Amino acid sequence: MRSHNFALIENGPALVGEDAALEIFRRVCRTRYFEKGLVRAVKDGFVTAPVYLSTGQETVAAALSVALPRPVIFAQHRCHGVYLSFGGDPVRLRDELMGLPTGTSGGRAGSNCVQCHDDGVTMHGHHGLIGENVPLAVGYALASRETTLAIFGDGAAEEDYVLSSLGFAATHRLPVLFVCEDNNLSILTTVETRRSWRVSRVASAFGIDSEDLSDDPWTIYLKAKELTKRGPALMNIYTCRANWHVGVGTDGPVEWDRFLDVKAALEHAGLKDKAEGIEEAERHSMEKVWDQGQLRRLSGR
Ligand SMILES: Cc1ncc(C[n+]2csc(CCOP(=O)(O)OP(=O)(O)O)c2C)c(N)n1
Ligand SMILES: [Mg+2]
Repeated sequence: MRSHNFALIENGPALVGEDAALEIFRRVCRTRYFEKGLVRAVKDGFVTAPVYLSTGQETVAAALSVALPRPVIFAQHRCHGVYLSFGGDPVRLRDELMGLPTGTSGGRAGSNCVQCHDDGVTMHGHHGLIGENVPLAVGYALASRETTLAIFGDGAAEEDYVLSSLGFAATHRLPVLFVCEDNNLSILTTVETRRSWRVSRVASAFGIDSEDLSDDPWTIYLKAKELTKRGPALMNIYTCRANWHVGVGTDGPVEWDRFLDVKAALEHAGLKDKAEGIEEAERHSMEKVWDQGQLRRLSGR
């Protein structure tokens, strides 16, 4: 099911262009270091509500956000990376996770339902039924004809309303980019255990341009630009979730870590110093967001 070439494409930074490559890396770093700070904040008891981490899956939203200028976004529960990559304010996300009134939903929705209708980002919050964001995205595209991004998981791809939404978008040639973040897990159950079919092939059968891809950001960037030129499209992207389904625990070493691969690719392209500067700036900026003294003040401890 996941037989795929997981190597990054040769000369990726040159193909996407140096500026885009470094910007993708900056957004990967932003999510990686935001989540790192969040792990600590959970362990220290500053965040007590459930959290769904994007760690390990950062390249998907980072590459999409650089490729697509301002789509209307309908994301699922694992959405911190989507919000941050598309330009969401990390402080407002932190406040949401801490249950503060200054959060993205006034501190009442939490990690799995991040929404934003300002800061240059239009992102609708997830409601709780996996994949329900997909028919909402399709309906939005039908009414507006604006470029719409529907991001969902490999588990959500099995919901009947997701599959019928693909069919509807195909029939009406709606400008939706469907992105399945395929981490091979619905909570703890692998794709192979759950189904015998690929969502990319179902979408193709409906007449939607579809691709199975690795989480190589250079490929995601190039494919997203190409696919969104022609009506509905679907990208099923193989990713590797680093943390538990919910919460900050881990089950040991990950199968792969694209963050490290991207750094190596930038180094290979002669961009080591620039990449290191970007990583350092993002690490510092996210450490400020999760500064312990500030968390104590905010939580009144
Ligand atoms: C309709 C529905 N069925 C079951 C659940 C329980 N549930 C919450 S998250 C989840 C797994 C989702 O897997 P996937 O869509 O692959 O997203 P991931 O967590 O892997 O990012 C399930 C089954 C739900 N929220 N909604
Ligand atoms: Mg999954």
